[in-house]
Amino acid sequence: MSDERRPDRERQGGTQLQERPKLKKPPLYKVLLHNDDYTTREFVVLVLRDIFRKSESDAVQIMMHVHNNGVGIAGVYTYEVAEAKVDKTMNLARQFEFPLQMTLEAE
Ligand code: TYC
Repeated sequence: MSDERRPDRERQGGTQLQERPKLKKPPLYKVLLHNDDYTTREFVVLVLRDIFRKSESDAVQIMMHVHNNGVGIAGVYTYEVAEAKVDKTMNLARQFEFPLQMTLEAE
């Protein structure tokens, strides 16, 4: 069959066979959790479970990593999602009067 008569998706010059559609990946941001001496371990684990959707054992591991090393990664997200999770966490920490700090870092 000549190229002219082929359905669009089979044409040699068509985008479907020759090239991938150009979907740009959005930039990603690490949400960093910082250690302090006043926020309870239980609160950090609760936040990691409820807001960052970690399992109990992952949450405990991340919390202990931050406790021992000063900083750790709560998760990696697009800017909007990262901001929303930080906002939720900071609001909750303020309610409980914990000085918990989080920052974003471009990947
Ligand atoms: N260092 C805190 C304590 O011993 C626990 C803690 C862990 C606090 C992680 C903040 O991001 C944090 N109670």
